[in-house]
Amino acid sequence: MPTVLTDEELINKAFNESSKMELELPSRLPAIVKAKKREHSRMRLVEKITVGYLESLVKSVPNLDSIHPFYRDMLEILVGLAKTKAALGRISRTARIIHEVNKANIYHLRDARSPSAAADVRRSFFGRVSSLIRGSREDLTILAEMREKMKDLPTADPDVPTVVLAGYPGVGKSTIVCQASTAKPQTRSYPFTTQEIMIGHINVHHLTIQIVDTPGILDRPLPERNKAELLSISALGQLADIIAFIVDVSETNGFFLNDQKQLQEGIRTAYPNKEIVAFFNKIDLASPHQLEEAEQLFGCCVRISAEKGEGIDLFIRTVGEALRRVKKPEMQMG
Ligand SMILES: Nc1nc2c(ncn2[C@@H]2O[C@H](COP(=O)(O)OP(=O)(O)OP(=O)(O)O)[C@@H](O)[C@H]2O)c(=O)[nH]1
Ligand SMILES: [Mg+2]
Repeated sequence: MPTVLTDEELINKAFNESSKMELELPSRLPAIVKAKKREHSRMRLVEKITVGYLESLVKSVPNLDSIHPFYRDMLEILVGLAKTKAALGRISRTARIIHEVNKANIYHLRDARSPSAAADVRRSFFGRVSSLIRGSREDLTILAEMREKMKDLPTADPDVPTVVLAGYPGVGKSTIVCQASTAKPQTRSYPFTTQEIMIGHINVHHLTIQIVDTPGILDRPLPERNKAELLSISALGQLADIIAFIVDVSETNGFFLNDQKQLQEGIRTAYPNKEIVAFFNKIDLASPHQLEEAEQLFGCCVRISAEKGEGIDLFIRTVGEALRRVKKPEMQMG
């Protein structure tokens, strides 16, 4: 998608180019004929620039009904699908109206009896074009906003086997992604660090898998969730072949093991068809009692100290095996 011009930028671009336009006309022509030819060309140029720009802008947006559901969900959360579609529709309509107004004014130009009357027709056309484009100000802003937000989204390949990390904020998801893959997400010692979705790649036995880091999601009803949380939920649903549920066994992220178990159950209910594999992180900080409690709740899980890089190999192998199980036919083909 090209940069989106503001209404003023588009108006200035069209009018500047039309005022710079030089038309070679034989000097023997009568003044009124020359004036009409000149105004005709200027009006055509303004039409060409504005209509051309608006139409190509609309065309540059992929068909919203056929994009990957992950991106459709993202667009819905970040901008709003209906809002974007309506803006695109109105911009197309504005382009058509400018085209019609141009035709009508070129017709009026024939009746002009003096160079100044010809200039009046052109001025009236320019006035209409300005106000039509100013009327698209909000719609252009919507598209500019959409372009900004969508351009930073990660490129997800729906055909590559994908593990999505889930868990409360601060359990160490980004640290794990950082250790295991090519992605370099931000990590901080306070929760809610990851506001966006980050995608890295790992090679397991000649097989590339995608690993998706998500903002921590809280065990709350949907309407109370913020945008970052909704993004995680969308990613989980659209991208995940399996979900790696990360448990902070040391509870230093501020969430008790019981709460973490409840979140896992919430995810299981939301995605009954996804395989969820739990992993114990922050083993270095966990007490024997915490480990025992965690095993009672989650069963026996791979243990990781992500910060030290311990257990990452086993994490990768376990994820690879789980993906092989759920995506067996496709992975054998690859
Ligand atoms: N001691 C110890 N600290 C860890 C371990 N794993 C992660 N941490 C620390 O825990 C903090 C949070 O880790 P992050 O990886 O940012 O957690 P996150 O789950 O991505 O958090 P959000 O993005 O907020 O959801 C950071 O300060 C990490 O350095 C670990 O195994 N041991
Ligand atoms: Mg994170």
